[in-house]
Amino acid sequence: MIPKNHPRYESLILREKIKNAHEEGYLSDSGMIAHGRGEAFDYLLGEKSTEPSEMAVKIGVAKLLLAKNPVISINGNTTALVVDEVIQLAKLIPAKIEINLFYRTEKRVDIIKDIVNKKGYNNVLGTNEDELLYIKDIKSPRATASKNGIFSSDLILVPLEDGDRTEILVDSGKEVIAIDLNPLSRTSKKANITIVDNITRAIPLMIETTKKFKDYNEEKLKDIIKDFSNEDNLKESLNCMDLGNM
Ligand code: PTJ
Repeated sequence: MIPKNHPRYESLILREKIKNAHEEGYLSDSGMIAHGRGEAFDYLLGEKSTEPSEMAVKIGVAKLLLAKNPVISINGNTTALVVDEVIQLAKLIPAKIEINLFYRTEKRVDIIKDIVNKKGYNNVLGTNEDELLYIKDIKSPRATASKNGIFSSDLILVPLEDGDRTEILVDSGKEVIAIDLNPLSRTSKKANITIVDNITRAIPLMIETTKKFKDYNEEKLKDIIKDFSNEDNLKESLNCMDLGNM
């Protein structure tokens, strides 16, 4: 039991969720390492959203609202930390939800599917029963995609991702919005839009922004997107971590 007045309460609660998800068998061993790396970058960001991340959220939401077949990809860590918020965002946009695991096992997929179903969302894609195809004919589990989801999607939101798959998706002509606390990662550099923030803050902010943008017309949404440079935004995020300013 973590006392509420502990100075690191929020961070310890997230660790607890990650640890429990690992014990329940749906978070990969590497998911724990990935979380630790994320924690380190979050520390450098002051554990708060920054101006560049808020800007990337606006661009990402405008893109999601403009997309023809947007999909939110979920893995072990995303499910452990923000499954309720992902479902809320998917319903608002509306976007599909697809399970896509780097370390794919049938058991992990089934547990994640059950968790999402128990939350009242029954259309999750990428399950063991779904028709899975290979993006760009790459016969690797990380390149599998649901026929009606990621495979035919024009825009995919990938919270907490590995660089290889982002690269495969972008190379196959799809647009990718990544959420990654590390602005130096291959995922961050390869994605079209990178939100350098913790998924626990970024997804709720995306929900609020979607509610605001929902009734904007196409022209207004396109206007929001028009001058965005992911490269510049990543540099600005890095500057927010400037240790000299701490
Ligand atoms: O569940 P699976 O099998 O799909 O596996 C998921 C992981 C995350 C293990 C897999 O995709 C992986 O190995 O990812 P990487 O290459 O370790 O990259 C994860 C990135 O997410 C790192 O750059 C971390 O800094 C970042 N990260 C970790 N926690 C968070 C985060 N970014 C945003 N919010 C977080 N909470």
